[in-house]
Amino acid sequence: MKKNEKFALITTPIYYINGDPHIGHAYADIAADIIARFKRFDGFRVHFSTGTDEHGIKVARSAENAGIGVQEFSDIMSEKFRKMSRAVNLSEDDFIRTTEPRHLKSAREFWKLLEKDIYKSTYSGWYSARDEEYVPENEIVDGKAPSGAPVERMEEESYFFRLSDYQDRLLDYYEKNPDFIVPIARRNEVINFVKSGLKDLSISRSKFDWGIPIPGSDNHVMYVWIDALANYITSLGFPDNKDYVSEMMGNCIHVVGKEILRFHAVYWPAFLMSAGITLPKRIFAHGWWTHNGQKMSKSVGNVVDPFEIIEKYGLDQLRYFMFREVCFGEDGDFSEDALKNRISYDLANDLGNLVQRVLSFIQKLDGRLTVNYDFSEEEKALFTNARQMISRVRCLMEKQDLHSALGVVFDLVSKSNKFTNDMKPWELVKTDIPRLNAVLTALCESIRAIAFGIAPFMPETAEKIFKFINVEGKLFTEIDVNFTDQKFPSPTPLFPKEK
Ligand code: ME8
Repeated sequence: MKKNEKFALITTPIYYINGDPHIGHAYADIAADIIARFKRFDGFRVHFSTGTDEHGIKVARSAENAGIGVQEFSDIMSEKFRKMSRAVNLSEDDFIRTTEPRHLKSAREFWKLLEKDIYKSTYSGWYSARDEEYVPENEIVDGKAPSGAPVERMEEESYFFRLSDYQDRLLDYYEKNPDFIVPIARRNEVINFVKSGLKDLSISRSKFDWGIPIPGSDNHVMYVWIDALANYITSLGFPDNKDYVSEMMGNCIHVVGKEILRFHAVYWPAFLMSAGITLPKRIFAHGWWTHNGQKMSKSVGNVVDPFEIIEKYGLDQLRYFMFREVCFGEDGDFSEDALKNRISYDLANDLGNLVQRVLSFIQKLDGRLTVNYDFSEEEKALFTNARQMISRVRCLMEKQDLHSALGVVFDLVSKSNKFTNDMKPWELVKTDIPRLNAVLTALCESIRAIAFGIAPFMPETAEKIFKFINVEGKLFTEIDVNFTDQKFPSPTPLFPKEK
């Protein structure tokens, strides 16, 4: 690591492979991807990891039901998630599978670092295979876990982690690091949960063997959550390069769904404290999507397939919709009607139209803008708006306020459309060519800023715009591009109607 270089680790959850990828998984992927792409634009060296969580009783049972061996089942299912990564244009640096040898080694070494906090005893309680966790008696309602999953009685010899010893240290950490858990409402829930008292955690299973064998034991496998959480450091090369691992963890943003926040904000930090590894910078808990107002479930048959939606409406359209429709951190409802509206109003009418008409006017000037403009106050105001937009987006992205960041970019789209209407280039083309050049230059600068703003969200669209205006979109810096010495290519529609 070089001095003064800025680093960031961005992660998605690693997904269970007992079912097909759905829109919720695509959402977590895209969220983390937006954050990773933004950081790269902002000059950070990013390590972005995703992958699949392949051990545990749930996967073993699904393989059994499918009538194939569990490793073969894992290979097939993991591949589907890899395919989804390609389909959503994920810019990941690593796709990790928990059945890989590198992870086996890493998880076992991680376990060894926790050994001073581990003891053996017997556990008896209600286990939810679907959630892969024991559910306290007082949380069981009508024979079910709070998630609605069925529970079964289990009694087994188990290794335990002294989580209870970490209660005060965790609370102290939350207090000193107010931005560790975001959004704030979720942070408060975690704090209340920890304050209500932490029990030691059962961290091994002996009733099934589809897991990582525990060092020094021949009949226990690791609790799937220790195994799964360790993926983040495996991806960094643990157990090698411990300094690098700690450094990167300190600059890490974990993107997780709200339902797995407890694992990331309570267990994982306690494990890391025990192992002497730096805690992540932030855990961002995002909300859940329903479909037409209903919870998505296989049995209801209303699970949204990301591959189908992307095929039908286009990828950047989906990426835009998911982060414009709903505040990042809150729950949202998916409907094709809402998606169609966003595409037709925000994308085709506002953004697509702006780019198309500005660039078409430049074609009327033979594809060239001429030097030496005399910018009026109106053009200067648009330049200022474009610059302010960039710095506002940076501030919002620092807080992972993806929704507002996108809002700020589209505010500039509206302002630019209004500016175009006010300046009436269709009249200037007949009466005042120098002024038309000035107006179009200001609009190009604004479009350039807009392309930077949307680039993390809609990378392919941004790339097209950059090509239209001959800009290389590499860094989110405030350089002024000289639009005067170049020939602009003829634009094609950004959001063709047939999509
Ligand atoms: O929990 N809306 O994996 P998982 C929004 N393997 N996001 C959703 C969603 C929905 N309806 N459904 C799923 C696991 N997600 C563990 C994680 S990490 C070390 C181990 C997203 O396959 C959301 O991000 O159940 C959620 O946290 C993740 O998929 C859970 O995926």
